This record gives sequence, C-alpha cells and structure tokens, in this order.
Amino acid sequence: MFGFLKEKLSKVVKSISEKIEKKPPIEKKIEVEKEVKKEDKKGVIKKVLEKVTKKVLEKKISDKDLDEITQDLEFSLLEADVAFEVTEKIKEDLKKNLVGKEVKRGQVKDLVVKTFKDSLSEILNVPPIDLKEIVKKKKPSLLLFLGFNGSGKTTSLAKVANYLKKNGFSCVLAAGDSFRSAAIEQLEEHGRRLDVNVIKHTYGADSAAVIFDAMKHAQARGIDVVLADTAGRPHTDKNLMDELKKVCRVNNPDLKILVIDSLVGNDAVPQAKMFDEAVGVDAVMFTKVDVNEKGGAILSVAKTLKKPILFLGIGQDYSCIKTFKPEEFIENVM
Ligand SMILES: Nc1nc2c(ncn2[C@@H]2O[C@H](COP(=O)(O)OP(=O)(O)O)[C@@H](O)[C@H]2O)c(=O)[nH]1
Ligand SMILES: [Mg+2]
Repeated sequence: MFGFLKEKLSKVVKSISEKIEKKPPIEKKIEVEKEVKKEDKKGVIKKVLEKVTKKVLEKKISDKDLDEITQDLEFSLLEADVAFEVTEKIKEDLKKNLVGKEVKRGQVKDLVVKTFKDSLSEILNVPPIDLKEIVKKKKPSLLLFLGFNGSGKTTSLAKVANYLKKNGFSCVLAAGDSFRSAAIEQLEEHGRRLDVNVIKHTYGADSAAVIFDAMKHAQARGIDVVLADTAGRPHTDKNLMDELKKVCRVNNPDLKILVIDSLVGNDAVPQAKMFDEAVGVDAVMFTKVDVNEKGGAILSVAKTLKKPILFLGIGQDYSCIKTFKPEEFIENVM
C-alpha cells in the first residue's frame, strides 16, 4: 500500500542525505580519554587513561545548503498528491532540525529519516475516535455519509453497517439519496445482503425527512445505529450543499463522515474544506486505497481538516475496510 508515496519519499530522503554527505566535512578536534599501557619501575604493565586529541569529520549544514537541496522535494511530493502546505511543513522541519547542526559523517540519512517521520507524525496527530464507543453512547446514533458523486458513500456505508453488525450493534439504513437514479435500489440490495432494514421514500423526496423517519423507526424498535446515505454532490453546488445543511439541522447527526475517493488526488483538499465549512466534518473515510498507491491526499486532508481518519476502503467487498493507524501509515511510507 502507498508504494508510490514511499518511492517518492525515499527518493527525496536519499537525495537530501547524499547532497549533505557530499559537502566537504569540517575537521574538528575533540579530547577523548584513551586507555594506554605503561610499564612502571617494577616492570609491571599497568593500564592508565590519558587524554588524547582526536580528529573527527563533521558536516555543518547551512540555511543556503538546505534551500538548494530541497528544491526538488516540492515537485516530487506533489506527484504523490502531497499538498503544498504539507511540503512546506516538511521543509520547515528539515530546516529546524538540520541547519546549524553538526552531524557526523554517515549519520545524515538517519537524521533526515527521523525528521521526516516526526513531521508526518505531527501532521497525522489528531485525537483518534472509536466508532464503537460513539455508537454505544446514544441509541439510536445517527451516522451520516457525505461526499462527492461516486466517492464511495453508499459502498462505505454498507461496509460500516457490516462492521457494526459484526460488533453486535443492530442497524437500519436510511435511503437519503433520493436524487441519483437507482440509488434507492442500490441501498436496498445492500440491505438484503446484510439483512438490515432500509427506510426509503420515493425519488425526489426530501432527504432530511427520510432520515428523520429512519430515526423514528430505530427509536421505536430499539435499534442501535442509523446509517444515512446522502446524494453525492459537487462541493461547489450551492443548492445541494444547502440541502445537506438541512439534513444536518433536522437530524443532528452524531457523526458526519466525509467519504473521499483517494483517486481525486489534489482535489481532496478543496472538497474537504467545502464540506467542512458547510456542515462540519467529524471524520474522514478514504476509499479506493487499493487502487491508488499515492497516499499523499491522506496527509493533505489530515493537515487541512485536523479530523480523524476513521477507515480506509481497500476493495469492493464488505470486509474491505481497514482502521487507519497513523503509525502504520508512517512505517509503510518511510
Ligand atoms: N476498488 C474500490 N472500489 C470502491 C471502493 N469503495 C467504493 N468503490 C466503488 O466505487 C464506485 C462508486 O461507489 P458508490 O458507493 O456507489 O459511490 P457513491 O456515489 O458515493 O455512493 C462503485 O463501483 C464501488 O464499488 C474501494 O474502497 N475500493
Ligand atoms: Mg450512492
């Protein structure tokens, strides 16, 4: 997973480390204690410590050096969908950690790798959420799936319903997408396969009302979780965004999950920003990670939204969701 991002990062680390290593080292003298053997009057050999001066070769990195060697970093990472803001942060961290530092020959790469890992870890450092704990708190809980057309909302909703069922929670699905043709049938098919009820109205119905009915149904039957589908919308479509605001106002979801297709690359950030500004995103789910090796969009969205990444979609089957773990992601790409 994320092979492309890994390739780009390792190329950048290698090029920075090599360029620093190539700089002529400064010779520095340091005092060290050395064990020497001495014979005393009786001819007995004794071990004593003496101070000796040792020469070491060090690299001192200047601001100018780093500017020169990070020029291609931006372009390389952009190819892996890493947004400008993320690259800038990585550059700043490199400066903070390397400029003026005296680094021993052969140890530059380790320091560069450590700096990269720390930067990524800081970017991904948002308080995690535990879905099971959230749905345990309120009955019924409402999970709302939102996002761009075709991002994988309906599929992800079905995967999450399957995950919750497997963890002992009862579920009902709300056909909140009454807009796209066949959207209701698609959800009903998932309902049949998962053996979960689907609450629907007709096409063209008010999405907020469908979800409201599903909540009433769940309340009456003691169901734990309502998973509500919504129509896909371009984040730039004002009417559809207003409809989404209404859905939230009427139903007050417990978790608004923004579903992002990882294949959209650099468009992930503007999408995330617009949905967050419109209704406030609580968590993000990235889909189609199985067919996208880039992975940079995850870093870009995490840095922009500072919201937890709940799951990664890694295939078309119900079981193809993976809990996102920042440490695992970093180990994967570094
Ligand atoms: N390979 C892959 N395909 C996915 C994943 N998630 C969704 N899809 C596919 O993406 C397409 C659109 O999904 P859908 O759930 O209908 O998107 P929606 O319009 O946002 O509801 C479908 O063909 C899904 O099978 C994923 O994680 N991996
Ligand atoms: Mg859909």
